[in-house]
Amino acid sequence: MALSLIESSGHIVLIAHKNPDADSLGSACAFYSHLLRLRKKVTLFCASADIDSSLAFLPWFDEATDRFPGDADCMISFDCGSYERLGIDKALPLINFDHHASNTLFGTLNIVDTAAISTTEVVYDFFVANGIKINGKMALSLYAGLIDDSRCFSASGCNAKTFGMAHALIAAGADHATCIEWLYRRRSLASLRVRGILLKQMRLLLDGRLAFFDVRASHLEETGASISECKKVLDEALGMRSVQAAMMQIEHPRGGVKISLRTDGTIDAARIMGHYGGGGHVHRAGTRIKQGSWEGLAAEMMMMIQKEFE
Ligand SMILES: [Mn+2]
Repeated sequence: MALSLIESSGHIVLIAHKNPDADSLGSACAFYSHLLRLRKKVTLFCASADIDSSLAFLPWFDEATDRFPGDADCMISFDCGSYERLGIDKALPLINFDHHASNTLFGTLNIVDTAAISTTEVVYDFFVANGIKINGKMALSLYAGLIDDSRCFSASGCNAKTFGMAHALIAAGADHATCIEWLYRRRSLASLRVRGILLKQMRLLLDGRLAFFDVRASHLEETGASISECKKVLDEALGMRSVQAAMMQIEHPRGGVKISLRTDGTIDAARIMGHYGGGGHVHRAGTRIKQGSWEGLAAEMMMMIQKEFE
């Protein structure tokens, strides 16, 4: 089905979600190579104009555009749990590759595997099942998503299949050292500065089971850090023995608030964020509240988390 839709399309738009991560953009880049080989016209679209420069090592990074082409006849989205994540509104046939438990199956075709650790695993399985050869560029792109979504092979969902895929991708030309350097080792001064501030201000609540961070727009201005740089401390907080959930409230520079929740699996982050129009996975989920008063929101979510703990 997916193969025939691709085959019959002239111009295919590959879509990474807003503020893409290595999983979303890596999946799209792997497909970009594949479609070029099929001599298709391809556009790599992302609604965010500024893509995190830590992803610049991905092979087609410079091809990404926030302008949607007028003559497209098919779209493929990667790592988007809901249609809203695409950041567009187009009535075109859509293939939805994803692994979010909260995926709303918004595509014309939905290739969603909620057991997969990354969307790149879903794409990898698709390539293998259809006898599509994975070249070096594709292998690096897929490996980047695997590294990032598995938290460098430390997430609880890592299993024999994860390492089997890693083995196959490295054998196909993915450079492990490049991915580690770009995704893990490199730190901007801004990210180190904001980390210091946030760890110092972290509050431990609910008998030390919940770590809470309140990020104000002034923190971002003062340090120059991005929201994704702030969120890295959530994983560090979860490293404490008593902590089972880490929540961050971020005052968004463009208004409203962003909430990020990470858990050790004791409670379901996606279910809690689902109450607020968000989604994600058991271990990490988020939402953005654009309007209205959000002052009491964190307290309300904490009550919900407390109930889930009981
Ligand atoms: Mn993902």
